[in-house]
Amino acid sequence: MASYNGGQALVAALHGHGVDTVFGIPGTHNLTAFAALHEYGIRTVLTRHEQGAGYAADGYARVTGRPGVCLTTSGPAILNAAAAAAQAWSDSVPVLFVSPGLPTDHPGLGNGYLHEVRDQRAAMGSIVAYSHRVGSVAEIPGAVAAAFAAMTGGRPRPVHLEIPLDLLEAAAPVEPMAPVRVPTAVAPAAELDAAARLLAAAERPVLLVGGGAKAAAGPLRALAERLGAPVLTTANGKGVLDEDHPLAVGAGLHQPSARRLAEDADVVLAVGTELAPSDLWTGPYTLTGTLVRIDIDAAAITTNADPHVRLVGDAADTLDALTKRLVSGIGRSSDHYHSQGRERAEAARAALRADAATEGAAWQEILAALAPVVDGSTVIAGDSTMVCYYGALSGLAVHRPAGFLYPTGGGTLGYGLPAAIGAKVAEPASRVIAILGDGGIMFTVAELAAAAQLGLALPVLVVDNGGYGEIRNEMVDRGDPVAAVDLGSVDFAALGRSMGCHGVRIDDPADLTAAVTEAFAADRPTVLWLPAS
Ligand SMILES: Cc1ncc(C[n+]2csc(CCOP(=O)(O)OP(=O)(O)O)c2C)c(N)n1
Ligand SMILES: [Mg+2]
Repeated sequence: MASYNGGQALVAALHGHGVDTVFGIPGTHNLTAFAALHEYGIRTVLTRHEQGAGYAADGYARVTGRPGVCLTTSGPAILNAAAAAAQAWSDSVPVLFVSPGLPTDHPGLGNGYLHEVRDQRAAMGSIVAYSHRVGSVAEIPGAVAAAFAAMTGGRPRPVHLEIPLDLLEAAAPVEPMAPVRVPTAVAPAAELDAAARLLAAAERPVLLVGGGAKAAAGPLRALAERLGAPVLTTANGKGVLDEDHPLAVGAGLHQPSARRLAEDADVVLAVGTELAPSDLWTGPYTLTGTLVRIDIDAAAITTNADPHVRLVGDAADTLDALTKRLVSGIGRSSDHYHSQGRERAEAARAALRADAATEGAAWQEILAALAPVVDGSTVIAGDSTMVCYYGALSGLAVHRPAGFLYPTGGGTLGYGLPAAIGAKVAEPASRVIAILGDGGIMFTVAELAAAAQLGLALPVLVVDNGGYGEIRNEMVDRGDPVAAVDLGSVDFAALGRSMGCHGVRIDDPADLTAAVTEAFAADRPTVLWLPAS
């Protein structure tokens, strides 16, 4: 058996699980791991803050469909990544967070050890699916295999592994462990039959599609086409069906038109969505029809609404199984569905676009200028800013799964830029655009330097309205004093240039089409600053 130190054992196990990229920052306690990354030829993406590393790993995971990895040092470093861990948890994104912990023989009661945190494992364990502290070097391959099994089997959630810092240095015999092959689950036949009968008999079916369907784009389209069912998506499901598809209504379950469509349907099939308040905004739908849900997570299939038929299983396989049943004779000819479905979808899309134009009136020129540069590869990485949730979510069509990276559940500021970096690292040939507010970008603005160092051709739009616009509006609406929301003016173009990016001031949003096109071909990121007028 080969002898490895803990850092090597960790990296060998990551390598064995197909990890080719790790986001993180080195420190005194994790040096053997960074040395091993170099040894194994795993790409190390150095961010400027651990929160950025966590969001980048999240963006990487969303785009590739494989777990992202974030490696930090102990104490404040892993706690810096905690907001990203919470964000990944709330949006069901598989990210492995790895950090050193106090030495194995440390009493853990506070004696001033460097980076000491009273209970780091408990802190992370309260945020992610689970946090595990390994007890020996020999255990590391098994701990990594278990973490990957947890992240890839069932509902994806982040995991934290803590390796006592003395174990990262200590050498011991280590037996590699092959990745666990995770079987996919399909709902039982009787339930599939029941769902297929309901769908076949439906006159006005609607599909509600969430992030849980991201890996099921083909089967989703096939079922939608078979049924002639209009497809509405959440933020995380945006693009699972190309938004140019005749049955695609668009994204934004909160839109009044989306609500009407769902509430008027006689059968609603919800796929991989929590039907979450963070997508619906104004309370649960009052469905008049029958609800069928597909969810990989048995514990989540009744969340926010208990469906008439509960299909617990993998989205792709379950959708396939439904389509097979419909094709093999349950229900009417597909032509009948097709013509009606397209008309319903067309009407619903027009209504949703009208809603989007009203809600996003202030950002229409920006979105119109961006539309021509969005192609089949494009990923929009958005932040929790009005131009994204009142604007791009419903008002800018994307054409691929994971085409819209957005912090739906966590609603965290500072997500967009590092998530864009993770996506661009994952897919260098794809067009990735970051869209941020002047408030949000400052939470992780240091990552402009990381993106510049990586030479990423990344347009970074900063839509500046002089502060925390959403919060300012809320204060005004409530009649509260307007305070603590105005941010002094920053020249974001100059800021970008100072960090090694191009920086361009955009006074007319119409200029964005050319500016973004140029940014896609540049040798570095381009900050496109739309100043407050
Ligand atoms: C980490 C974090 N801190 C605070 C908030 C609360 N918050 C929500 S929106 C917002 C304002 C964001 O400003 P900006 O990014 O400029 O977008 P705008 O609202 O102006 O469009 C704030 C402070 C948050 N969502 N996340
Ligand atoms: Mg703002």
